[in-house]
Amino acid sequence: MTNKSRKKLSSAFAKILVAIMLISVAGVAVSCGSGTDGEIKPVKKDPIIIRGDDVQVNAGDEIDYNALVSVTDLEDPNPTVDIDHTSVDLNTPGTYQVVYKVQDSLGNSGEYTVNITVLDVTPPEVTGSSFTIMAGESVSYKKQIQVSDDCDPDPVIDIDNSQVDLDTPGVYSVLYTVTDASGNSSQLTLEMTVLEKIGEGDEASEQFQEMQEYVLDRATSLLESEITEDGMTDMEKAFAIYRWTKYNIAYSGSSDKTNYIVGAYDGFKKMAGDCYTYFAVSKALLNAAGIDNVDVVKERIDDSQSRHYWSLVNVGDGWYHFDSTPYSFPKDNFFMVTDEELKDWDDTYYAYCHNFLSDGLPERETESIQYRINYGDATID
Ligand SMILES: [Ca+2]
Ligand SMILES: [Ca+2]
Repeated sequence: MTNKSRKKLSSAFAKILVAIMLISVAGVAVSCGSGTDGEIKPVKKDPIIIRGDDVQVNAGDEIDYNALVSVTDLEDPNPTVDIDHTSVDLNTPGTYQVVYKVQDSLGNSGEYTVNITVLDVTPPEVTGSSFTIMAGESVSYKKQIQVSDDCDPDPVIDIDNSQVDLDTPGVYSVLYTVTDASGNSSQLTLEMTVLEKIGEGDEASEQFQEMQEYVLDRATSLLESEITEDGMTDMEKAFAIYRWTKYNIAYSGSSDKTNYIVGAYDGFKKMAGDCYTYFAVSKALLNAAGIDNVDVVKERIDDSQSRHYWSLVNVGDGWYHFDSTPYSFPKDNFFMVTDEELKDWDDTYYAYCHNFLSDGLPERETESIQYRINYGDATID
């Protein structure tokens, strides 16, 4: 080996060494040529250099992927940079890789990876209002709050109800702590009122009077604010009440059936209940709207049959059935229906559902007016 070729070799080693150092220090992307004449060819001149640090972002932030790395190259003013960030989900906490593929005009190329860590630093939102139950009733504490989080679809809800005595009327605090999967927490304290249970014959009690007042106020303000409109006929008002009750009260399967005031009070407070609640809330609204109505109670053949309650209404054209309870059967449209229509439905879908005794009830009209009622678009012809 001549001195000249020795020199050549050592300079080639020096270049490779520099290239290796750059790779380890800054993530250099280079490509090596392979020799054809037994000599190790030098790394192509002027390797392309890319560098960038791993980053942390908060969920929901946006990222300028170009700005995360610097690409420098002496001979090529516009090296190609291909960025693959398809694996990154900026809304879900986790660590993701962004892969940069670079190449310069000499053919030096390589890949560089930046780790993106998405963090959830925002605590869940928890909202709710103070609520009321009757003494001795059970309560679903979770249903009293609404919870949401930017990342966690199902944050953990911890409920401290150690202060509450469900059997003793009073006002209690319930503390909710809601924690997302990243450990961020929010708290909310709700006031819970336990009322004395109203029994039959307690109508004169102060508490019952207050409930009665609340039911009337609530019914009146609902009619004005969201159920009825000026210029509606009584039939249109009754239909609006039917629809509002049917579609706004949730079916929870239980209610206080002491009397309709308690049922409606409960219904307005919880916006949930069972057929008695639909009956009682409808009745409170019909009364507040000045529409004549009479209670109908299902005549059960034996104790195994479920109870049921609904109304007869008269908007000026005689008495018809009005049942705003939703059913999991088709054609559960019971606004202004005749005895026959009610029985036909029962016979088809739910035997004895509306079985009742006529004693003491006003005579019902026998002519159907269902052709006037458009359940779909909520209009009356
Ligand atoms: Ca270059
Ligand atoms: Ca969160």
